[in-house]
Amino acid sequence: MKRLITVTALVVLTAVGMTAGRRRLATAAVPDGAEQVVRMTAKKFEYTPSQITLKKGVPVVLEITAIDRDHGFKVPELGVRADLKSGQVTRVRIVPDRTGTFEFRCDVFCGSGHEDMSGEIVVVD
Ligand SMILES: [Cu+2]
Repeated sequence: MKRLITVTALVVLTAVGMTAGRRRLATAAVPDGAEQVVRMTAKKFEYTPSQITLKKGVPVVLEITAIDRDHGFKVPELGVRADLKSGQVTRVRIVPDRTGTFEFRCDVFCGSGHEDMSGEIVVVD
């Protein structure tokens, strides 16, 4: 019985943590063995957050929700690109292999502000 209560508490805490996580920026603490997940949104004409900080060599999964229409996600210098389908969550796995600041941008034309739809990934040691 005690074990059941403990498990239930864990599930509730996890659910609360996930809800809070949506509002938090990038580098949250990661349990052992789990990949860090960074949740992002894409909409005309911005990504939120527009800057994320990652650690060199540490795998991360970006979960990007395209809110209003199809968009793209391209990080040329890190060899990453994905289509973001409207209303869906797209998982993009990145293992940054060097430090620096790398621009990401939308590469699916989405309207008059498309050219400004960008952000940056900062990779630190
Ligand atoms: Cu666009």
